[in-house]
Amino acid sequence: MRVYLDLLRDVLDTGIDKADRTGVGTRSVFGRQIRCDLNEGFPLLTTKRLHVKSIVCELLWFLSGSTDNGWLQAQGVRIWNEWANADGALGPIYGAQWRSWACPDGRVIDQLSELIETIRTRPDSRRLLVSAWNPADLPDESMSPQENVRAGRMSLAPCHCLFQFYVARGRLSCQLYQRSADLFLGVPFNIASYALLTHLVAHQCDLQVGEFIHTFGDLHLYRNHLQEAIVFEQLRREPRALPRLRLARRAPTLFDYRLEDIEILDYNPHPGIRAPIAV
Ligand code: DHF
Ligand code: TMP
Repeated sequence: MRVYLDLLRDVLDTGIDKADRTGVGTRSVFGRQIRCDLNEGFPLLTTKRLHVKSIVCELLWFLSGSTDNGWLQAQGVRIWNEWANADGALGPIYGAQWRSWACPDGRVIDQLSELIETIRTRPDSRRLLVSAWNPADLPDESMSPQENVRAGRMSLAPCHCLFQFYVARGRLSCQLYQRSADLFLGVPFNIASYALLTHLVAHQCDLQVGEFIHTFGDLHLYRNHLQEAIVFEQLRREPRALPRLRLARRAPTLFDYRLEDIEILDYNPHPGIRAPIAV
């Protein structure tokens, strides 16, 4: 994952200081892209330990169509706590848009089921897209996550907002557009999550995996991460061999994978690095 360390250096060296919604402040660049060949190993950061269970549970939760933080908490996953209401509601975030996009005429679109069907029947299609960016459901940026949820809106606007698949020579590639990216905390999760999603979709469509391409809009490091014990500690570390992914079984559908079906093998990272998250 040298590409990740290169991104850190790029933002540190060329970023400009910019204010943001959270009030923390960032160093930011606009428009970057990295590529990972998924055949070279599973792209999980090795220069700090990532909590793999949080990443896998979050993706399975999106795939289930749930937007209830209680489901994650029951698995011991706390990554969405700051954005949820007291009852666990997060508003119509990713799971809702992926699985049950509400149309003005009352129809409900399951974008992921349609995606799988299209990859199987028309793999050359140039319309293999899923969008979480539903302008009708966006939060009001001047309100808190909880106030937005109370008003029926998303608690947080989709960060990983649009993705597209591509099939060639029996291999499935995925490109993600991430409009806003917290390089130290969010991005390592996002890379692993979409790499896993690409593996699962490929598995369901009898394809091999190709590349994951990650395109960034506002790519930033929060100011409180620009510390010797945080970003600079990570930059001093030498990347190690990537782990491997093993899927224990082929689930009947994309929506039937369970935590136990997903195994990460040979993950030997440097120790974790704690950092505060901007809410
Ligand atoms: N807000 C901000 N400012 N940055 C984010 O990355 C972010 N991500 C969200 C929601 N809001 C966000 C959802 N994804 C963590 C990682 C991803 C994530 C939310 C939180 C996180 O806190 N990671 C820590 C601890 C992981 C754990 O305990 O499971 C880490 O060190 O990786
Ligand atoms: P914003 O909505 O004002 O852009 O704030 C969202 C912050 O959360 C921003 O720092 C990006 C970060 N983020 C990620 O990096 N990855 C994610 O998956 C999510 C949900 C958020």
